[in-house]
Amino acid sequence: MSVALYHWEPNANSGKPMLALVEKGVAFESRYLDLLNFDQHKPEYLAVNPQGTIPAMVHDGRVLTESTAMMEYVDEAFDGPALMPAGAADRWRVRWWMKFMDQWLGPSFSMVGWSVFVGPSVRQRDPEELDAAIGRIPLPERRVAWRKAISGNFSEAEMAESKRRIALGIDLLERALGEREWLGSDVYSLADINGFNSGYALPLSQPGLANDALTPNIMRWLRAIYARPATRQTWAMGRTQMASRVSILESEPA
Ligand SMILES: N[C@@H](CCC(=O)N[C@@H](CS)C(=O)NCC(=O)O)C(=O)O
Repeated sequence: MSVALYHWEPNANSGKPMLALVEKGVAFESRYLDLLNFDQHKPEYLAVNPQGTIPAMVHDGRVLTESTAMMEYVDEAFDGPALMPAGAADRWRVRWWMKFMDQWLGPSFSMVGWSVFVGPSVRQRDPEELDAAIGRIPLPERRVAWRKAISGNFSEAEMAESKRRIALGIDLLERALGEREWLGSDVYSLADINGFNSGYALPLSQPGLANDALTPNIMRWLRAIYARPATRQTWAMGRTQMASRVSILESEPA
């Protein structure tokens, strides 16, 4: 049996299959791609995933993409602790949260992340080199995202909409986590892995909205996930300042 995972930082999309594999105890070969160096658009990776997006997993020769679908595959294909609850209603809630994160809230976190981290990390490079790198991106929508991140040209309306969604999303998370221990059910599940990957740095990135006084349930949940050995192991694979933000969760509750 062989599993290779092409990933960037344990964050947003890459962190989902990374954490699911580690939680299941599946040994895998880590193939780190430096997103800021455009490794994901190099021919050797495009031969694996022609879309040029990360992550991708190769299990016994089968290529899998789409981080949330990959997590479900990991949960079903390998032994180890179940990452989906047993009951139909709980499974529905887990999937509801994953869809909400992937389609509605995650893209807003991502827009903010690209504007404050990805864009500033690369924009001082040679403009011609950057232009050539963008020209090699297969998906037109990713070319647009890169251009906006580099030029800092996210419109006011786009940023305002992202801020609105983040505030609303934090409120929904806080309320859901006030009703049960974990996001989708009373057991740790893929919904928690999904939510943690987008939200682990909330107390740093949104200190006025996510903190011990205003959102004690979110803070309890983030700290509980970070305390898991699998999460520690996964975040130790991070190489940039982005992943190291997780250390905010080592702080004691205020
Ligand atoms: N829906 C895909 C999205 C994958 C995706 O867009 N990943 C980002 C990183 S979080 C990426 O590869 N960006 C590279 C680029 O745009 O060049 C998934 O969940 O796997």
